[in-house]
Amino acid sequence: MLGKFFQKPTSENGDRVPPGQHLAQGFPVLTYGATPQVSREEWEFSVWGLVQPQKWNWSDFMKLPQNEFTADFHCVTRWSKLDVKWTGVKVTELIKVIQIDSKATHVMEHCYGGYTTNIAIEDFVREENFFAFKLFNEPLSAEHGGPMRLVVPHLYAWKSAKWINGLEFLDHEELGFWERNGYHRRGEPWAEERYSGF
Ligand SMILES: Nc1nc2c(c(=O)[nH]1)N[C@H]1C(S)=C(S)[C@@H](COP(=O)(O)O)O[C@H]1N2
Ligand SMILES: [Mo]
Repeated sequence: MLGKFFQKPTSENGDRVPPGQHLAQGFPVLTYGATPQVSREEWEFSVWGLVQPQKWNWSDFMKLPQNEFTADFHCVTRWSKLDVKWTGVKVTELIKVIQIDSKATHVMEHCYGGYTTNIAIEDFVREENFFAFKLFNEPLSAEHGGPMRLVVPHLYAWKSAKWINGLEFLDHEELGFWERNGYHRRGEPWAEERYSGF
């Protein structure tokens, strides 16, 4: 039954699949609510809060250095996908061109459609995190978060905000959409930080 959609981790990749996860076939779509339809032309991205406010349109953002990425993807609903190939902009490249107040400790990720998710600044500003606009060399589809999403490979994928349009820098932790609804505030898959426990 399950075999049609999920594979058991094989011995070669078993050590890359966190506890309680199965490998998905294909790349499932997981969205709460409707899929925002945002074109590259209308897409805007802002930073605010404990940061010098700044705004980018698509062509400004495309001037940031770009890289290709291969990352594993772990959804808390228990599917994982290994070796997803993306093109995007490292979070650390954006950080170089913004001025964050030294008091900032947390970030709220904001999206078209109203989804939010919170992340501590040390989990956000990591070399392996990136803003993605291509998936397997094709423009990122709307269902997977196009035109632009965040990818945070070391945390459960609900932290990888689709249709991202802003970052709010905070000096305290606030909870995002799923975190207010019982998901763990950090969400580290190897520690199975699925639910908040309160
Ligand atoms: N804006 C927004 N981002 C989101 C979500 C969402 O509902 N809205 N779902 C999250 C969850 S739970 C997962 S598992 C991944 C799924 O990404 P995918 O649909 O590209 O597989 O996106 C995350 N980012
Ligand atoms: Mo998810």
